[in-house]
Amino acid sequence: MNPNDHPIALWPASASASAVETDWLILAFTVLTLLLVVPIFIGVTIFAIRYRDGNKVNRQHSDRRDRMLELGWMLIPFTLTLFFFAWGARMFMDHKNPPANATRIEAIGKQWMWKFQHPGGEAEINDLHVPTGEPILINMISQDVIHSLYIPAMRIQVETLPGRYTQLWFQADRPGTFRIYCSEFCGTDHSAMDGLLTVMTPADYSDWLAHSGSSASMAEAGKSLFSAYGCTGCHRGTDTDRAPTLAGLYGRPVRLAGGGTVAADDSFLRDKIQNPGHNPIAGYPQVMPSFNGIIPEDELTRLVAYIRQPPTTRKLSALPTPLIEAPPSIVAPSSVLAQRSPLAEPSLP
Ligand code: HEC
Ligand SMILES: [Cu+2]
Repeated sequence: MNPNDHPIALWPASASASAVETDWLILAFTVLTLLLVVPIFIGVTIFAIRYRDGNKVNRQHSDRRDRMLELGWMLIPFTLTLFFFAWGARMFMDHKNPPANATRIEAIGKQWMWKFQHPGGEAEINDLHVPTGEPILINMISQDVIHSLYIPAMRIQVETLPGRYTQLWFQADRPGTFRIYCSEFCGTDHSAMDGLLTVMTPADYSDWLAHSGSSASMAEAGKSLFSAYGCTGCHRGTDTDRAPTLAGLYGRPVRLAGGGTVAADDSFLRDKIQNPGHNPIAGYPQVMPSFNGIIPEDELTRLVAYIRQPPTTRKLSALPTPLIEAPPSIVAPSSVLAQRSPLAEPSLP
């Protein structure tokens, strides 16, 4: 499928209301800038010609003073540009505040590909399928260097950083295929780090989900990892003898051993698993081992998805560590995903 590029690709196609508004903002601000600047240049040219060296014209200062005129040409442009400041600030705040009901997709940037995973566990590489009319929140992280997820059709671009989650969101309003880029120079094959965003009607999207062959949701996969990595050995459901319970932890403030609190957000959870000694929490000896370099990035994302679930829908396994195999049977390991070419994705209508 070819992306819906504009015939003359000077102006990228747009596929969301906010993309259209961004275009208006930029267009209107360009027009305003021209309105404010062009008369000055015309004036400079006229005066340069009229008062050029040797031209016999009256060079006396005029006695006329007009305070209203002076105030006018200061205050009117100032107010006009303030209006654009307010408009831009409002859009900025919108971009920074995803709606609470957004569908959350996890993304991992690595040299040189984009990996996406849907809440139901469906994984894609350099391909992203989303429905129209639904806010989509992309929670992302980098596995190596800084990348930047850029979707021109949505007019958004946000960095992915190693070791910290960042987010962007958009709501597509028409089906189509659009380009995804990495817009941060990230090494040799940076220019090949691109992909396709396929926006589908909600019906086509559920059809796609149904045929994508995922056997476990993110949270279910995370649950299996939770026991496979032996977390259950210490975090035993609601039993808090050896380690704090993780039920209901997400989003709560956590008291630190060194005093103060920190919000248990995605980055905190990930950091805790990677460097437990970094933020020791109050009330427990710091005995949790570091899983740095042991748990790959995509599995960390699933573990966090599991811990993030609200306690009502989650049952943190209260059983002792089951001696089950690591999860390849449940989720394709990243090596398998990495070999999958984007062309080998389930074929779509
Ligand atoms: C050897 C026992 C042990 C193991 C194994 C263990 N933890 Fe922990 N964990 C702890 C203890 C003790 C704490 C609280 C003290 C601390 O680390 O600051 C803790 C804290 C945490 C916290 C922060 C809890 C809070 O209230 O802020 C998270 C999240 C967490 N562990 C997740 C995991 C995950 C995920 C695994 C498996 C990959 C795991 N733990 C494995 C003992 C363990
Ligand atoms: Cu990149």
